[in-house]
Amino acid sequence: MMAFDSFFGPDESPEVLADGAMLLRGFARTETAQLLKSVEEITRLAPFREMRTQGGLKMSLMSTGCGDLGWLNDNEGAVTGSYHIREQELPPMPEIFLTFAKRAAEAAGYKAFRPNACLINRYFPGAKLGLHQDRDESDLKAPIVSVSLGLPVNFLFGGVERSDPKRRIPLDHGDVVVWGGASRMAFHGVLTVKEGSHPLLGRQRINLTFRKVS
Ligand code: MD3
Ligand code: FE
Repeated sequence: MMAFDSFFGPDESPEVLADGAMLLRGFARTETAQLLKSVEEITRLAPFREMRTQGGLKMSLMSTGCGDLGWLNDNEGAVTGSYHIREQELPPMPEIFLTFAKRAAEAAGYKAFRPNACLINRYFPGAKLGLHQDRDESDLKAPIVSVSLGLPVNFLFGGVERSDPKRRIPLDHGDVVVWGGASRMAFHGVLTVKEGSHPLLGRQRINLTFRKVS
């Protein structure tokens, strides 16, 4: 029964990480190939680009996205990160992204989630993302849906104060996390991706974050 289920979908019920934050292990497992096909189409039109922090430091991950709004990057000025959202020409959000994000949000208890942007981060081994808050999306009532693809990583999840205690959450290919409510402004980061090779993605981890930014 359990082994059979694992072919078709998540094999565990949602895990509450904190108030408003739900971990849906394997929720995307049966759809990763389709999601990645869309990622390929998007990155053909909008290739991954280097990102810089607000302080101007080059980040170790690379980003692109789709939907109404994108993130400022160094081609456009000084500042970036997920801190400065601004309009730029990006491919439209594919229908399967929309329906997937809506289903994931619903499974976590958030009704009628309709994201209008998806940030796509790519990490090669050695890349990481320092502790930060996502505070720029204008609709802070909407959750953020995050999908991990490719190499596994340890995710760092803290509280609303930078100094709050942090948990390490291992995230694997196909895992989905929905961040909303009281967890929406929690500090979080991604520890260094370790060397490895994934059957579908090789030496990389890709993270999709579906957001409602306006
Ligand atoms: C927790 N990306 O792009 S999404 C980001 O793996 C970002 O690339 C990570 O953090 C990545 O900003 C993981 C996880 C995430 C996103 C938003 C959150 C966790 C969150 C908002 C509140 C609390
Ligand atoms: Fe973030």
